[in-house]
Amino acid sequence: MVQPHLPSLSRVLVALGVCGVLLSCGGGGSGDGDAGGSGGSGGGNSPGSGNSPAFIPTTTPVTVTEVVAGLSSPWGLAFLPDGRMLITGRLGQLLLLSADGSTRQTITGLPTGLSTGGQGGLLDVAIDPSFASNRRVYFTFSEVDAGNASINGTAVARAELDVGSSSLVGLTVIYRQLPKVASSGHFGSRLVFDGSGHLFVTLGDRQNADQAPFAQDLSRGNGKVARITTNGDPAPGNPFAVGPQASFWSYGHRNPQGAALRPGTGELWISEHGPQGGDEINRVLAGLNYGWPVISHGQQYGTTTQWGEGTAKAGMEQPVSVWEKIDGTPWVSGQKSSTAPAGMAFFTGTGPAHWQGSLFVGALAGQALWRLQLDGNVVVGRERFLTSLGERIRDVQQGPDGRLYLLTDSGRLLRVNA
Ligand SMILES: [Ca+2]
Repeated sequence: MVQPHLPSLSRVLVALGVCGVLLSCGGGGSGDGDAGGSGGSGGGNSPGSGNSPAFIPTTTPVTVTEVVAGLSSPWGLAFLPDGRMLITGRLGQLLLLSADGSTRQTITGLPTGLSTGGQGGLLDVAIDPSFASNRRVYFTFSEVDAGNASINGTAVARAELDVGSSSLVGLTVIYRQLPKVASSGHFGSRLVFDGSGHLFVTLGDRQNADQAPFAQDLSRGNGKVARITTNGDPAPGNPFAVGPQASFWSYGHRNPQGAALRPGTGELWISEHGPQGGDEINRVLAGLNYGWPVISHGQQYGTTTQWGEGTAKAGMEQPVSVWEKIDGTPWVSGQKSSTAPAGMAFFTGTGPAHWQGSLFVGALAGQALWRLQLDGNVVVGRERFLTSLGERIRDVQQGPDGRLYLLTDSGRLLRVNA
């Protein structure tokens, strides 16, 4: 239903071969940023004309400064109020770094039973809004089932950070995605505090063909956004009153690997890996169905066949933005591809005035930092940065200094200068 076309200026610049300025040419492909895959395509409509927005010509020089290198499979980044940072390593490592990255402590007392195969392991980290007084930190991880080592699921743990002993104290698993599944993929796992002290947790569909349909099943944890208290109970005000679904906020998600609370509105926005060419940004409202796997803007892998029933269906929400190709260029025909969006942050910091309020999203397969320009709740344009780095960008956070920080799969923490 979305027939993309570039604005005329973009067409001209592309025709002139102005790559790397307007959009980085070339592309690469890969299905899910994590699992590998093949790439496809996606589209850009004219500004404001739907969920596949136009490119914005890049006019702001952006460079990065390497703060830390040599991290092992970093996945999640959270800032303490004093500027220090916690960084998770997927294979089971938690580091506390000084604000300038020059010193690091290895923190012990991590959750046990990590399932580190495939995309699993120690994943996101979040700091309690009252951390200064309660020292609480929260983690997501893929947890092996206690009675059956072949199945696992996303879990949330809470602990107190004791900096003096470099350890987590009183670690408690407060929430589990159920049922656990024999899969090593699609854990979701981003953690975001809402404005009232409750936690959003993104839960993936668990990837297997026999699991994805359960994203539509409110009795199961596949493909949901949960909203829980810091004790792991369903949060007050959730849309579904009773049963397993009492913890759920929304459903019909595939693999949301990015999430951020939008300043001003307090609403949750997420990034989601779609299938080939169906990567999405969603504004996630209570009780709504985001369509997976019934609808998608993507294709069956390795084919040009539309995924599912189509791109839209009554009762199912449309994403606010879609990538149909890895580099964000318009899809016309053939196979689409995936940029594989991951961690993301709304910008309220120190930088160009037109960045204020923009959504920045890291891309894995797409190896870029995307800026999404918003007008109200509409994504009116997209801009792509840092393609020359060749880095899969896993997480994006704004630091207390007002700068954006990026975690890369190669093990670097980068500060964005603009
Ligand atoms: Ca969707």
